[in-house]
Amino acid sequence: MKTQSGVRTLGKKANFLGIGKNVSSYSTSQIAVLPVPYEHTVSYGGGTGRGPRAILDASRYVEYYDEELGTELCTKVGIATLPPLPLGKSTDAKAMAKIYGAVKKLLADDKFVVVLGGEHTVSQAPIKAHLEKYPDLSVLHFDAHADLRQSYEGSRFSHACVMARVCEFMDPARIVQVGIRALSPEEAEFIRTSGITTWYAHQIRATDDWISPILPKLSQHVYVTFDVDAFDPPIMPNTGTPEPNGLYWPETMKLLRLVGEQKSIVGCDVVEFAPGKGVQHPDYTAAKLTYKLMNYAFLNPHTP
Ligand SMILES: [Mn+2]
Repeated sequence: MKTQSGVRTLGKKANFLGIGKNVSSYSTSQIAVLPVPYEHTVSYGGGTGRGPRAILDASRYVEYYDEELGTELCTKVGIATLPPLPLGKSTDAKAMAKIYGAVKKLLADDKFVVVLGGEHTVSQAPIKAHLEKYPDLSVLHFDAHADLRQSYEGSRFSHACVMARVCEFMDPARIVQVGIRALSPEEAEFIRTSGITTWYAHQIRATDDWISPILPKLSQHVYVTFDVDAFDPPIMPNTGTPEPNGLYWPETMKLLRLVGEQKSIVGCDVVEFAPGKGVQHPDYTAAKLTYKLMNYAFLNPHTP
């Protein structure tokens, strides 16, 4: 369907949460979901290109009402779901430019943008767009991997390099990484010397309170980039490169809630979900995570 502003959105049968026109039209919704099924640099298991569709399909089974916050966010603020971003044969810098342009437009319309990947490479585009709107932006990065390689398997646009690209246009001191447990010596050296804050998984397990020290490291406006492999594999087996000793659901929600309450989450993405056969709970988990991110973001009355 087309709205007054000419932006096409997906209807009830295909949109996030499976919600009606009255709460999902572009012009009246504060949230815009942008599916970006980009999959170009696969290093282990593939399938992230099918991630956005699987998350949208599973989201139909997520309750509108959030039992923790006691609110029905979708009816309160509206959630518009855009059709998958057409990237054609574009890859690397060209694809990033298209994603960046799409996000810029949504931000100009004052939407709270939720990008559904796709491989992690895509996140550099919305982060850049958000940084231009919120110059003090900080990034909270959930991942098993540091993603700080300068290049990987010959590509600077590998999913393993996304945060290295982000560090080219933003101060590493404004990035907080959580759940990291797989990286190269060069990445570890960068972490020691660049000013980036990295909470390794083994440090998280050795510390009673790893959550509250994160808050002072973040500026007022926070972008959350969430690689689903940050979760422990039993919770999230459907991702390209699963790593043991991952994050659990309750501690992750605790951190996100605190950030939502004390800061202003201004945008987010959920990436690297690769739907598989056999188990369905990961699809639902990724969809619920997406809705939880929205719910926590709107705890702050200043969002978006
Ligand atoms: Mn990862």
